[in-house]
Amino acid sequence: IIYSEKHKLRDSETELYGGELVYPHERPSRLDFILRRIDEVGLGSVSSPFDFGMDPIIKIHDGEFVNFLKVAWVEWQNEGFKGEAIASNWPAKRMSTKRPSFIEGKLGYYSLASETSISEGTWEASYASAQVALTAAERIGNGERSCFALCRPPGHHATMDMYGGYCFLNNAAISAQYLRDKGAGKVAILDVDFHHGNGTQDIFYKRNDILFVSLHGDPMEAFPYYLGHADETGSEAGEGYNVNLPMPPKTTFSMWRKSLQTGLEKIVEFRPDALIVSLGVDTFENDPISFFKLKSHDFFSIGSDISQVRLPTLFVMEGGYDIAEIG
Ligand code: Q9C
Ligand code: ZN
Repeated sequence: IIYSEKHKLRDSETELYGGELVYPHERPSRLDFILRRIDEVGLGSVSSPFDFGMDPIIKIHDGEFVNFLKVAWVEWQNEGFKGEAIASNWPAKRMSTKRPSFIEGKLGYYSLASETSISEGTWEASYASAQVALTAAERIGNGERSCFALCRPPGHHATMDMYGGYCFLNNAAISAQYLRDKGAGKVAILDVDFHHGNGTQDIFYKRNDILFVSLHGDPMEAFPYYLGHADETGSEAGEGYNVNLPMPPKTTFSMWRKSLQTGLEKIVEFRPDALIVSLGVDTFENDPISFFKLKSHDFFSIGSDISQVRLPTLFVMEGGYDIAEIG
């Protein structure tokens, strides 16, 4: 288990939710509850990350986007705005793709949704989260059977040049590329978060060396709304290497498990050298922002099913917002 205290630097005060500014669902105490449970059940030893620097981040993300994340909070504050930095305008249909120079324009240019405020320490925590994932990936590359990257903020909604959905840097994607560069020929990513992993899909959509499989709430009815349909199967060399398994509201574990089986069969067929699991637990029945009906004990069965593919497995923490039950 890899963990950094620096996740606490991401403690935004505001999430735009239902027309109100609320204290964010994606909050530091999520990891306190998970760590407490890890200790209670003796899941394993908890180690601090190494610093792999910017190079593995820049292999996935646009350099100008990363520079924006580094300076956005300071630029926003320098304008004298009172609240946190929230995007409120976007280059929408038929508008220009030129990047504005003013911070308000840049926020929309580099984001895919407005719920995620940029606040003090957001960059530092996001950087540390990526280093947690990289340290865990290094363990897998060195022959460890499994490792849990206790990442926060999460990453699977972040694209090469957009933040949103509580995500800034795509930890799973950065890890997958790192494993490839360390010598893995093929890597599979299984995204079990309730939400479609639009960022991860987009990053690897044209590639056939990284298979992306996602189980999620149907985007017709759930965030991120504009990606995650079953007919998105990859393009160019990546045709056939993207698998979306959307499911309707009130999906139970017996239904969900059939999709997991379908996804695992695709992964076995792909013959990867390693598996990365984007581990969101917002499929839980009492999750406050999601609509699946998985029960607490079902998560043991998920682990058991995943273990059947017998692959070195890196678990990367993503969503899950029933804070008291998340452990
Ligand atoms: N009606 C992750 O789980 N919108 N992100 C929620 C609910 C944003 C979730 C609105 C959800 C982002 C990593
Ligand atoms: Zn989620």
